[in-house]
Amino acid sequence: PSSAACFCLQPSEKCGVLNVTKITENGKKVRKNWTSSWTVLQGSVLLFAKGQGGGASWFGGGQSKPEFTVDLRGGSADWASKDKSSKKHVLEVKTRQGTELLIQSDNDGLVSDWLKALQEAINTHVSD
Ligand code: I3S
Repeated sequence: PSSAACFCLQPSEKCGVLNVTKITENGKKVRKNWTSSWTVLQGSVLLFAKGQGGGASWFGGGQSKPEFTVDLRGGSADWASKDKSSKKHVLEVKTRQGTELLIQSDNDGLVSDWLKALQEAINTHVSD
């Protein structure tokens, strides 16, 4: 099947709803705009779609493009320092292109799982 909903059935890939904001774009600080996004990790690429409750229907419908994507190759993912946000369980993702994102959920276990998956993706694709 070609539907993107199938991504999540691949054991190597991960998807779910997270709160996301950019904080830097191409090395330049941008204003935070926390948005609930359907998030998919596919290989070294992280895709975001606006709006909760999208899930399989959003992808399966195939009518929307991802809101934005970042390539994790050469980037990093780690817990964000406290000064980055007042929220709990926040990850900071940096790309080689100078984009920085914060990723957050109130579910700390879920965020820990994402951190593991992101770091694994970065390490797996380090020599691409
Ligand atoms: O890093 P900041 O400036 O404390 O981030 C907060 C602000 O961006 C705020 O928006 P406005 O300044 O545009 O009103 C957001 O609503 C907050 O969520 C931001 O802080 P947290 O700590 O939630 O990341």
